[in-house]
Amino acid sequence: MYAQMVETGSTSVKKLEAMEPQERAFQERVDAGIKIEPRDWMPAAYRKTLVRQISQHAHSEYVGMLPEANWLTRAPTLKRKAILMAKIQDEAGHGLYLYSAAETLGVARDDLYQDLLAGKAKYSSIFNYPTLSWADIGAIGWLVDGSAIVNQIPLCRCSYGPYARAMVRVCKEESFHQRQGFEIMTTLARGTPEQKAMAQDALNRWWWPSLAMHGPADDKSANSAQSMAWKIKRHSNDELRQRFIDQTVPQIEFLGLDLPDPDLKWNEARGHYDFGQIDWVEFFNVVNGKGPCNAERLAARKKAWDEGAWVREALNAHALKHAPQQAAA
Ligand code: BYC
Repeated sequence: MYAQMVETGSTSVKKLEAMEPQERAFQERVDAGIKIEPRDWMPAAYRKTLVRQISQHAHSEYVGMLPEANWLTRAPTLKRKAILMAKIQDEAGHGLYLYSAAETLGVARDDLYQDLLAGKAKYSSIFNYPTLSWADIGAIGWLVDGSAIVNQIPLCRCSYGPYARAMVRVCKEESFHQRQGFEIMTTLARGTPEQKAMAQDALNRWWWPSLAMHGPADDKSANSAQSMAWKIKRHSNDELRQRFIDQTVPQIEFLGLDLPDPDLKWNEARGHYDFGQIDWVEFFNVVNGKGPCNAERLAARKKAWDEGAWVREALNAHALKHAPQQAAA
């Protein structure tokens, strides 16, 4: 069915009858579930939306390494350190697949990355919060990667082939990340009273940012209606947020931790948990660069870029030196 309408803050979505033949054929392909590939014709706005979302997603993976890296040198055991190192390396890999997927749309990775460093590009709000204790590493894996899976599994069926295929592998790895986070939380929740208190504190601090991570409420989501018509997004922000809450509350109960929101209650009529008000003022402040760690995160990425200049130069010099041999071969 064409363009399931959702009530969102978006401007109106063009009806099939109002489209020119080329755009109409494109939309019919999307509606039939046929993947769009890089060389296929696509509306300029579809391309632009994909570049926006995929590059933001790639930046999120890159910036998202930083809060966890903060605990690499202080992980409680060698085994925990090795696992955390592997997880952070996975996030770097996700960034690479995603920048590559964005490049299939005719943009250059360096330009996208420079937009991030210049503070012009968005990345997920969640990574602008600090990691204050080891339990935060458990909470990130459990709640942040947990939110990411709920959001990203539908992206495996997104209409753009390279993005959909990248997400298949990303989701497999995110599911390992979510389990490692839950396992850290289980250990702490069953540990000493101090460890349990640390787990509770991490849950209380990461709960609300994890809900906000799913994006503004549907009536404030500028892009949802069009992105859903194009089958880039398969579900609205509110639907995915509710799905995350419904699957996570029983996990909180299993851990024996207190619910982080007094309004979290099962609603028999809706078949979902009700929950309290998300602080959208805080969310938009964080998105607009005024979160607790925005400046620190960008400074860290800029430092890594500057300090990596010699590696880029060396790789370019090596490539130039071997270009004649490669051309001959
Ligand atoms: N943070 O119209 P809307 C990970 C922006 S990394 C910041 O609903 P859309 C991990 C939005 O961009 C996983 N900005 O937008 C890594 C838009 O602004 P623009 C990251 C946000 O695109 C390391 C405006 O608000 N996941 O898992 O339809 C360690 C209006 O929103 C946020 C992805 O990137 C936010 N949270 O829907 C551990 C998933 N939310 O661009 C873990 C891919 C909204 O118009 N992305 N905005 O200026 C998506 O699925 C969608 O882009 C979103 C937003 C659901 C996030």
